[in-house]
Amino acid sequence: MATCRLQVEYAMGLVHIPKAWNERRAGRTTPEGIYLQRREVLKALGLGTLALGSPQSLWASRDDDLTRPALGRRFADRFPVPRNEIYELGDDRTLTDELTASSHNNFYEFTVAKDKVWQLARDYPVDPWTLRVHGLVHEPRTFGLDDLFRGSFREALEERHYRFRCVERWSMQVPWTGFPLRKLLDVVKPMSKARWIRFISFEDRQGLPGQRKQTWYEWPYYEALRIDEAVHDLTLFTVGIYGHGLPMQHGAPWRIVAPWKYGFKSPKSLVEIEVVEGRPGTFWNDSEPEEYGFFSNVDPGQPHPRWTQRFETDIGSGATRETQPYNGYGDLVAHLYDGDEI
Ligand SMILES: Nc1nc2c(c(=O)[nH]1)N[C@H]1C(S)=C(S)[C@@H](COP(=O)(O)O)O[C@H]1N2
Ligand SMILES: [Mo]
Repeated sequence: MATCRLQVEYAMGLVHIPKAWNERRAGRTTPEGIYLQRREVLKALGLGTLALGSPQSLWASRDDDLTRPALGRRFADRFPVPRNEIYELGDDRTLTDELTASSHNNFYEFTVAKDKVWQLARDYPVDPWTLRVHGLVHEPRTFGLDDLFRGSFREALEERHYRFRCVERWSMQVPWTGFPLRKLLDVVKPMSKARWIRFISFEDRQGLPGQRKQTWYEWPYYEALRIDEAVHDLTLFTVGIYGHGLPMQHGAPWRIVAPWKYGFKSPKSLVEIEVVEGRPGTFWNDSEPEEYGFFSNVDPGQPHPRWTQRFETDIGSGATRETQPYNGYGDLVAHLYDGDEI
């Protein structure tokens, strides 16, 4: 089975890291200029000079609130970082503008209303914050904010332009900042019997309106990846977006992004990662197994019970496109599922 082979390769340090990128990284000093300037963003939204001409206007403050990193100025000097150009969006797509991406969120801990998440989330305190990494590892550790924003983790930060596809059939393209999750697992040293990685998001029954009101869900949010998925180079331990730290609505201070899977497989605001031997349950698969498969790789051929998955709509441009298997990352990940039932 693929897991066992991968496990051995992982233990031997053979898991593939794109070589061209390592070479390129060594020679690169300047960050890519990939962000639309505020002027262009406002123009794109049809706000143009009106909003620019009145900096005290509502729109200007909405813009600042929308994109403000949850950690404020703390660690601001870590951003932006060079882009890993191995990962491209494809000719038919461009980056989604920041204001659109940051005001269209799924984060049920706050609310199910996508356009309201940022407002409810923006003042949520994330400092201090810890991430406990434990289970079948030789060196369990609890990391604080300082630990994961400095040293080798800081040096490993890169920007990646990824496609992102929600099971609800909307899609976007965003520049994430992070390092491969593999780097974190390397530090705690998984044991040879490790097979699955479990992720647990924050729990705050009083402070999080979604956890207070939606008592029928099994809080806190929990997800999982098979170890070969977790150590795949695409799986990003993410601390930033659009060249700055994550605003709360995107899952500050850190989250996972696994872009070949539906968005719910990319859990936000993690407090715990556990390495285990048996396959763990997941929030959505446990509550609605008919609607959300455990693996949930993006698949145009496998309809959701309530809608076809053949098409998706880009939240930025409004364009409708055909869904791509594995969200277009099949050449990198399809081999993980050879011979496996999904
Ligand atoms: N903790 C937690 N993580 C979560 C969710 C959530 O409700 N809670 N929603 C998921 C879903 S369904 C999607 S589509 C993405 C959305 O990420 P974004 O808001 O940063 O675009 O986050 C995923 N991670
Ligand atoms: Mo989603």
